[in-house]
Amino acid sequence: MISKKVAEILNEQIEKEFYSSNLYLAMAVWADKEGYPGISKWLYDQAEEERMHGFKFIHYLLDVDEKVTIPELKQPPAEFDNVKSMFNQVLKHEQYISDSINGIVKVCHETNDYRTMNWIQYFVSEQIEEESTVRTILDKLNLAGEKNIFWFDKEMETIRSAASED
Ligand code: OFO
Repeated sequence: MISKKVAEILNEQIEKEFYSSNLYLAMAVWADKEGYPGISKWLYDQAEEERMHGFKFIHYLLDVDEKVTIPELKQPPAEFDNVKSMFNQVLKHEQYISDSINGIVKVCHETNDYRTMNWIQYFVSEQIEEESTVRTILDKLNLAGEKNIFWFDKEMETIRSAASED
């Protein structure tokens, strides 16, 4: 058993991971429709990765004999202004998720939950990696500029999503 507070915050994180998945899926669909196969592939993979994260939280809660609530999800946006503002949105979202994971670590500290603190380290590292990848994407996008978006889309095929590394 883990504390009620930790079980609650882990259940809240399930919603955030599945929303992340749906958000990236919506972005992938938009990019696919706009004719960017490299960008959409990366986003489809990322959507899978976030879904897998949601499952990790579910399985951990079950492993420690806690209740799992499958959340209702709000609808993600369907339209994005352009590729750059979309990736800025990805970075902002990942920073929000990093804060959320740090919040879990804090609650683990407060409740002396060393098991969950140990388990959540995977996500602490994962967020460093994901934020760094999105910053690399934004750097490349800035180098390319709007005029070279075709080159950037091809370049996206060389940036592996976390999902394709597992
Ligand atoms: Fe952004 O990866 Fe899930 O937590």
